[in-house]
Amino acid sequence: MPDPKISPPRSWGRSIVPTACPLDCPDCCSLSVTVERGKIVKIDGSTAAPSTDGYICGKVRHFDRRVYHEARILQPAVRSGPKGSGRFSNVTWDEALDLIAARMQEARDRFGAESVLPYHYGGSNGILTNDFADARFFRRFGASRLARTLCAAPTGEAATAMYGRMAGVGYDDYARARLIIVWGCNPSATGIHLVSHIKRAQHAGAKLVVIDPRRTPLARLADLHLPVRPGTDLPVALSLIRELFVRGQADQAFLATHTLGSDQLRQAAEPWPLARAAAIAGIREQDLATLADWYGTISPAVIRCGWGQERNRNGGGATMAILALPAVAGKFGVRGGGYTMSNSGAWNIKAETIIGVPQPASRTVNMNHLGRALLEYQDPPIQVLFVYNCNPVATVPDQNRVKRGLMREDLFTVVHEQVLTDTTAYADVILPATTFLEQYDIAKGYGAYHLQLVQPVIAPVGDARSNHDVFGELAARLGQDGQATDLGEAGGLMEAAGRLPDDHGAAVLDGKRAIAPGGGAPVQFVDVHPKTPDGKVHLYPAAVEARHGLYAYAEDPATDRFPLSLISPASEHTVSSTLGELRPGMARLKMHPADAIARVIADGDPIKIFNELGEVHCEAAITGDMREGTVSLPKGLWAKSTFNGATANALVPDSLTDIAGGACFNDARVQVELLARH
Ligand SMILES: Nc1nc2c(c(=O)[nH]1)N[C@H]1C(S)=C(S)[C@@H](COP(=O)(O)OP(=O)(O)OC[C@H]3O[C@@H](n4cnc5c(=O)[nH]c(N)nc54)[C@H](O)[C@@H]3O)O[C@H]1N2
Ligand SMILES: Nc1nc2c(c(=O)[nH]1)N[C@H]1C(S)=C(S)[C@@H](COP(=O)(O)OP(=O)(O)OC[C@H]3O[C@@H](n4cnc5c(=O)[nH]c(N)nc54)[C@H](O)[C@@H]3O)O[C@H]1N2
Ligand SMILES: [Mo]
Repeated sequence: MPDPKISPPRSWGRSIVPTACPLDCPDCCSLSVTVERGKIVKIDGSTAAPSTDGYICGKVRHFDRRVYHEARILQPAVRSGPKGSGRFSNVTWDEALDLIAARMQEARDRFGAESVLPYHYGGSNGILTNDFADARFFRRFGASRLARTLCAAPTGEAATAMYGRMAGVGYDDYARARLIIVWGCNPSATGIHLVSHIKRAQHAGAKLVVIDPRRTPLARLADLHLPVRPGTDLPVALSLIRELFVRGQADQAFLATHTLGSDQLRQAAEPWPLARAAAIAGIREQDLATLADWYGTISPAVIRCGWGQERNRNGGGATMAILALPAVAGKFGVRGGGYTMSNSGAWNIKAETIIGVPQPASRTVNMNHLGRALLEYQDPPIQVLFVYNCNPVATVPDQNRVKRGLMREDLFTVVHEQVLTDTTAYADVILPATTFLEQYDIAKGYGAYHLQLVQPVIAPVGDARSNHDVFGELAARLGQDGQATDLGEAGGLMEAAGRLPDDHGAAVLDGKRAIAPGGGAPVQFVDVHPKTPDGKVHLYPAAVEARHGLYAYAEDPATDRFPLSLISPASEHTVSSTLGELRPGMARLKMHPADAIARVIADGDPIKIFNELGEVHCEAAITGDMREGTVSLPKGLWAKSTFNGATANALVPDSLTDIAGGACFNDARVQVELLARH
């Protein structure tokens, strides 16, 4: 293992520092950051990772606004007012860490170690910032385990059961496809580097199909847009599978050689003729038939499957049916054919190898049930909640229940954060966290195929510390031996790199990008194969526990009182809720003109969106981009972006997806009315 080619943070003069973005996004961009006199003056994309191609999103281009924002947390602080009041007094790191260690020890003595719950998800998504020193610390402590289900739980389980998380078609190879289906995905906001390849394919004559309740930017460019009702992708995909079999376009040779369960899948698809699926999805049968024609006859065909379709009661089954399509139609084996979903499995990185400390047999808490866990769980009750890499008040279902839980007087809440958020307002102790521009990490996207070194380009702002440092300090205070953090963050980097498979670690430390199989452009079933135990595609994976049966459709729960479906997709302004502090103006609910007219609502009117869980007061935006009956608020809003401080998650039930206990963000039913003007 070579020495890492890393230099200490620059404090003087002007330098251009190469690094990478580890935020929760498929693209994992390579960056070039200009620093003058120790301050960031410019953040740009570089070509170090070819997929970045020298350009990046506006969010990260302006990330210095967060780094130096007035909301940036500069020092540890303890609560000095009532819970939720947001009043704090500064303390030293030693005081804060001693207090946390004492409260954790006390909770363990009185209630058992499971009364401590770590709570983390999508902050910096690198190998050092998530599931490394933190996981070791909480495992050794014996804390409750967190089922990290906020995102990608159903899609992850579907991909694992069916294909063992086989690597997907690389972005570049989209230009080779003759048919591209973008399903539940909006790369124009959520992974911008795919878009140019899709456009290249279109210029070369490829057809583009978008399946999304909204008319997204790509839907505008598409040859066919199927504006499905949220939650109806399962029947739509099954009807396409049925049609392939009925028309004799199923690839029987491929099915026989490479798959198991095709007969059962065919049976599951049998009840779904195109007409019935189209009626349920609220789309024209003719359009669905056109898609069936194209998918049955055009190759190479690739499906870009996103996450929009997973966030509802049928999300797991829908994803399975979508992923089954290329196997049934025999679309693999050619460049530009197959599917892409998450590529995070491409490197064969095993979390358990990186962590290296066994998981205790403690109870598991589903993170989508945070409110219930705080309010209802006994044996033991949760006494200490430790939040990092996460802003649950903004991002977790059933916001009002979460807030009630966080208000519990006997709960001790620690929040390790970069800026004051809606969640820090409920903390008992706030710890200042470094941003990715102030720390080491190994960045791993889930679309583009690179592992990259993240390095500090400036010294930590204020007294901010990295996750790695904080958990090392706490481990020492709680008498944990063997927490390999003595060498500090750079030592952690070396160690994590050493635990990566193949020679990825050496490549990353050497400043070279470690690339996944197939040179980063794998052809499925040529360069990469299913990583299921038997190497087959499992089209009917009976081991998957499905709430209402595998591939079984659960009806729309809309009622007369709450007839509208609310979705809350990603926006180009934030990454989940990260950068919400910079969002200008009031949030707007997008709604179709017919839904607005029926409620006598005009564009820009103040409105109330409500159901039995809560209400959100904001403005209306009337647009033909929505389908009738479906309304949309942005994901990741902060309280300041609505009139009443509630956001979409105040309306999102904490019900779980059909498989894997995922979140049902796009399965809320609401009513909308004009808000009396103040
Ligand atoms: N700018 C930006 N980029 C991001 C993020 C962000 O917040 N902002 N988030 C990152 C994260 S954490 C993730 S997981 C990815 C997500 O990446 P995407 O999956 O692309 O994002 P989403 O917005 O969740 O969903 C995509 C689309 O699904 C549609 N949709 C909603 N419900 C349904 C449905 O039932 N069926 C179908 N077919 N479509 C539906 C939405 O209208 C939306 O256009 O993006 C990552 N990149
Ligand atoms: N309504 C609705 N809600 C959603 C979704 C939706 O579609 N609709 N999508 C969901 C999805 S896809 C996801 S992935 C989740 C994400 O939800 P979260 O996990 O809450 O992700 P973020 O909102 O990005 O918040 C991450 C926080 O971590 C902090 N952070 C970043 N880096 C570090 C670090 O190194 N150390 C520490 N201590 N903190 C750090 C950031 O400042 C930020 O406040 O949101 C979900 N919420
Ligand atoms: Mo996500």
